[in-house]
Amino acid sequence: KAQRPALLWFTGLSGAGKSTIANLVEKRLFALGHHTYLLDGDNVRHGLNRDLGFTAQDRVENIRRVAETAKLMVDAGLITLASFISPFRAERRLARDLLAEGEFVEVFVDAPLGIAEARDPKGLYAQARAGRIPNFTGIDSPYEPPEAPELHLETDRRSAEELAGDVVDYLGRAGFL
Ligand code: GGZ
Repeated sequence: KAQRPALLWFTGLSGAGKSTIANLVEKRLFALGHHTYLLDGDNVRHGLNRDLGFTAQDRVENIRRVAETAKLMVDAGLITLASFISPFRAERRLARDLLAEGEFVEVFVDAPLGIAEARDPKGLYAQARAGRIPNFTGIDSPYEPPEAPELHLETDRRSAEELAGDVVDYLGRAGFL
């Protein structure tokens, strides 16, 4: 099936819904016959980036390696999805600049901190508030929201299924599918 390779870059707070939406998008693209790969903390931070933690310096290196890996996958023709907090504008810019013009699609998965913290699916915010996880994004480490993302998804307003549909619609309109 014809496709134009791209890097879909999902950024947002822990608990905002990045992985949920990225997984749904990947499922839909697969169902449409497209070739994809999803990079996320689960498959990268336990392997390639197992030497990295959550200091600002380590997060920058995490994103640099992810972006370089994603670029190889895009070069191989895949619609590549990357789901990382990626809190710093400068590192997301670096990822964008690695790719050819138009190949990078920034998807801001936006939930207010209060909502992400209330969801707290893994209990990490509670631990961070208690001082047991230092440098936790949104608590004592910054998150810089995108200024001009290709897509802005407000996960406190619409369901993950609807938002995944929006992403696939965008890819169709933009000529990737
Ligand atoms: C933020 C942390 C931290 C700290 C562990 N700050 O919700 P999760 O659990 O499953 O996803 C978060 C994941 C963030 O890893 P990333 O590689 O996406 O981060 S970054 O792009 O900033 O490099 C969270 C868990 O790891 N986690 N400690 N201190 N999130």
